[in-house]
Amino acid sequence: MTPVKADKFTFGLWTVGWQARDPFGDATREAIDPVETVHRLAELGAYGVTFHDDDLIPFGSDEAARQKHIERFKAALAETGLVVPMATTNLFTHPVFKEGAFTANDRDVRRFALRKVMRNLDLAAELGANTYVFWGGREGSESDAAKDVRAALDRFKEGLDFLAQYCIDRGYDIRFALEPKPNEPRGDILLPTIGHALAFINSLEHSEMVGLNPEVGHEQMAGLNFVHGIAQALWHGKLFHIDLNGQRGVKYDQDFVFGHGDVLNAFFLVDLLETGGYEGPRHFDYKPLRTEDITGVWASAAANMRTYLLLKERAAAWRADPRVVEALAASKVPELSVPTLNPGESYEELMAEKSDVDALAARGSGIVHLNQLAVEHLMGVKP
Ligand code: GLT
Ligand code: MN
Ligand code: MN
Repeated sequence: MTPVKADKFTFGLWTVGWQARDPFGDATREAIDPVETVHRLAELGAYGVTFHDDDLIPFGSDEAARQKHIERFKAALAETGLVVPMATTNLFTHPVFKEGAFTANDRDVRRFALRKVMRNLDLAAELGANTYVFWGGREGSESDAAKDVRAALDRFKEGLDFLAQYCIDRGYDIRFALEPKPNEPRGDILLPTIGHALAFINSLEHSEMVGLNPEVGHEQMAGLNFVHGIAQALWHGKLFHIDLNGQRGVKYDQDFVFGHGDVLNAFFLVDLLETGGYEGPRHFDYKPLRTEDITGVWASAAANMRTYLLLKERAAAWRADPRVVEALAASKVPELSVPTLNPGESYEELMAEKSDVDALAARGSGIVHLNQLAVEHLMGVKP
């Protein structure tokens, strides 16, 4: 169960690097040098690392310092073979973004935000990233009086259209992935769910180069089924990237280790990712618990990957179990792939058919049995 590069496990620098500052308490851990993170993740079997501009280059660094940070990071990547498949911009920590970035009411803030992204897009392209994430954590409001949401969506579109054109003009092989979240840090965030974001993408100038980076906990914070959301994103061809973590119910964003929340939903998620054609990185966006020391940080990084691999093994065993194949057929799950109408069937032919409605209504679906088989596989019960 040792992770290998082919598993495509990636981590944000800000995940293991979280110093565990929360709204009620100070940091409980020291900062980690990104170079150290790259080496430790490589030892643990990760494939890549991702970053915000400010994770790598402290905000306000001058050009010479910036270059030094980049060179050290590049050297660590070269030594370990870790890749950078994704990068993103911090448009939320500095107080300048307190009222928004692309959708701030203040036009000067919006212009600054665009420049910050352009600068990091150049670096992302240089490091070979082909996905660029946009998490609009500060795009929102606490008061419905304070934000003209339709104007904000115009500005969000303007910003993304402009940046997409920038990538095209510079010849960058980069696609954008929007990350929905319903709230926190803002009272309400724009593009709160997968569904809102999918609809918004349709209005963009270069919609073909924009997809999603959904996060487990963010949909679950809204009480939504993450597996359904991911299935729909795949159906639209828009699952460009994914943030894996754990969340227990409708509450603050917990960012637990993957599987340390709704583990049955995680089981079906891994089944879907492994069988549904998703080939991108398995990216962990979690926070090591505030209670942990540095040993616990690296143990939690390993736990994410181990949980994923265990779920992958269990999900495959579930699919291969003849009892499951039989139960799926009894529940008519494969039948849903058969089109409802016959090829070329006329209205009259359909109307001529008679249904025994009472018999149809009386049929049981056998779903409890099917679900129990999943629970037992998940628990490691041998068939
Ligand atoms: C931030 C947020 C995450 C986003 C990151 C990308 S930053 O930690 O909580 O969900 O994926 O900007
Ligand atoms: Mn989160
Ligand atoms: Mn995330």
